[in-house]
Amino acid sequence: MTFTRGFSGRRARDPRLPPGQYDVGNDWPVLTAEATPRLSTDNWTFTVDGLVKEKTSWTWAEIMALPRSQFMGDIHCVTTWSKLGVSFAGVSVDTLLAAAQPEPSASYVLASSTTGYTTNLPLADVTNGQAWVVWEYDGRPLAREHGGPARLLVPHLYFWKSAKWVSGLTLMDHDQPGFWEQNGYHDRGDPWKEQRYQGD
Ligand SMILES: Nc1nc2c(c(=O)[nH]1)N[C@H]1C(S)=C(S)[C@@H](COP(=O)(O)O)O[C@H]1N2
Ligand SMILES: [Mo]
Repeated sequence: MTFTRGFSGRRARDPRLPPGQYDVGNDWPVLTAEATPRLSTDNWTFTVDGLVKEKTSWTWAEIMALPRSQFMGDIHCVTTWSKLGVSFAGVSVDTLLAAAQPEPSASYVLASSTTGYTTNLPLADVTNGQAWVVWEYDGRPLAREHGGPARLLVPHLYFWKSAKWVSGLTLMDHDQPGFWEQNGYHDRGDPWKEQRYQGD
């Protein structure tokens, strides 16, 4: 038996894949801890409150009228799947925070969903073009099972931080663990550092 060094059948690992992750290709797994809600955009609101100068809420029409912002890149679930080269559109969290004006003491956020799901994030992880409220995937309305009408998108952290059916962000001066974080998952969840569980 012979084999050739250098040009083997083994493909190089895609450099976009963080350690311990695999590429799901065209699939998009649904991971939901609660029942999928059926939300109408007629009475939908999104609120930024907590340590802000101007508690601010947007209706669906109001948030859609904000400057549109797009993300193109990769998402990584802690269960080890990654989806590469996805595109989402919505509004940058920076735009929402500019209206609400965080107090200097604000250093964390708790994102909430209409379902009661929560997840915590350092404020520094949702500012400077790193986080969005999105309602479009690949140019189409975001499907209900993926968080439609709108979800949070924080693609540089594990995907559990991207709360589906997001209803608001509460700014706080301390880190308050959310749903998965209370159940042993990491408070920050950087996939490049494999911050999967508390203590990683
Ligand atoms: N409201 C809510 N948001 C959620 C979840 C959830 O169970 N409920 N699961 C999280 C997890 S663990 C992941 S991996 C992604 C899954 O999003 P998807 O179902 O669109 O793939 O949503 C995150 N946001
Ligand atoms: Mo996940």
